[in-house]
Amino acid sequence: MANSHNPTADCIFCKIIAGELTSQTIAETDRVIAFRDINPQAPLHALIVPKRHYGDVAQVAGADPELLAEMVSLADEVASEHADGQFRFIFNSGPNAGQSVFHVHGHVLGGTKLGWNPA
Ligand code: DGP
Repeated sequence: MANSHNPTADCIFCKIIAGELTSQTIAETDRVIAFRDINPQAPLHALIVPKRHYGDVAQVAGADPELLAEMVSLADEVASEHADGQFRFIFNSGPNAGQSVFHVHGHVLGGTKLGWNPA
């Protein structure tokens, strides 16, 4: 899958990270940002996004596994601060899996008892 390590002009998450688009940021580290999803599917629905542009989760895992671990840690922190600490962490990888923004992001869902209907 195509990827660039440079912010791309047409990447909405790069624009959010650059402050060119607004978002409801709820947590941030030097390398990762968490902001609320524009179309929430649960009381807590945040996106965990590395500031460096990778296309999907396999790319970030291959290039920088520590960064992926930082994403998991921030998901845990967000779930503890904005829900009861329990959460689901989902990566859609590729259009058939539902990926629509091609800057890797994990969905943190929580704040309620979640069902299971991945289709
Ligand atoms: P995915 O379909 O897995 O690539 O998830 C993309 C998510 O990004 C989707 O749930 C909606 C969210 N989203 C898209 N555009 C924006 C935006 O401009 N701001 C915020 N906060 N979320 C967005």
